Amino acid sequence: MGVINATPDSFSDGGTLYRGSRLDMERAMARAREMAAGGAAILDIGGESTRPGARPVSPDEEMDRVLPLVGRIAAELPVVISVDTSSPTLMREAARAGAGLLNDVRALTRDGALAAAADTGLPVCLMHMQGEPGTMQVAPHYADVVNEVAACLQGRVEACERQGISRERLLLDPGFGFGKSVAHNMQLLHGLPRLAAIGLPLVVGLSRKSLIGKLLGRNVEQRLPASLALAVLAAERGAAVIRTHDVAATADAVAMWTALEEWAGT
Ligand code: 9MG
Repeated sequence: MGVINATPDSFSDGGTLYRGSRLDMERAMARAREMAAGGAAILDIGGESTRPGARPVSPDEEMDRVLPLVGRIAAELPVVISVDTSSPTLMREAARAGAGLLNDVRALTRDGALAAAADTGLPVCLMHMQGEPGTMQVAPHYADVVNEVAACLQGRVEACERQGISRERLLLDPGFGFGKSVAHNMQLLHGLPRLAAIGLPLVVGLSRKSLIGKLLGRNVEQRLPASLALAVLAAERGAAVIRTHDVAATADAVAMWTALEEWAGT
């Protein structure tokens, strides 16, 4: 899953697709084509930055950023379009524009989100977050992060089922960096098989995240090697989808792990 941030302020690539204050559609399409050619099966388009301290956007502003790009990609590229949003209105409009997956960092907890997602008929990625983006990294707290994240995601799966969204439509994501300290992130990565045991496909996003900066002292531009290692470690522990800013390199890294698995199985 390649990340396309249609935002001026995301943590690692915010603004790189902007010309002045507007999204540059040709730049965004060039990024989408490059990711599809690099092996992305899914492109995740987001119009709201969820980095700590980011300015909240109105639903209209978020739609203006995301929908034109969804339409262009749907018309041109053979990929599944994921829309990264918590907004019920955008969920409905994105489905009409050609989206094939909803990715909600708030796991459909906003008013109206469960009903909107149910009505679209689309698959949904439910991500775990403790708190809200503005303050989630101030003092994240868990007694047992792996079991608490598992229980919380299970609860959201049940809420979806009550709303008529069947399990077959769901993917789960532990939400690395979303209300988690470095130790919490490490425990989650180590404990990923426990989350995979829930029996739904796991999405993992560790690409360029701040735990790499904190553990290795690398700034955002220097985080590719560690992101590749983390992608392989996540795949090895049961991740079905890797969310990444660097599609071609990540596809090669994970393909080497897959090749070894296949070789060992023959
Ligand atoms: C939008 N977004 C930012 N980081 C993410 C992650 O790790 N997973 C998912 N599903 N979405 C994310």
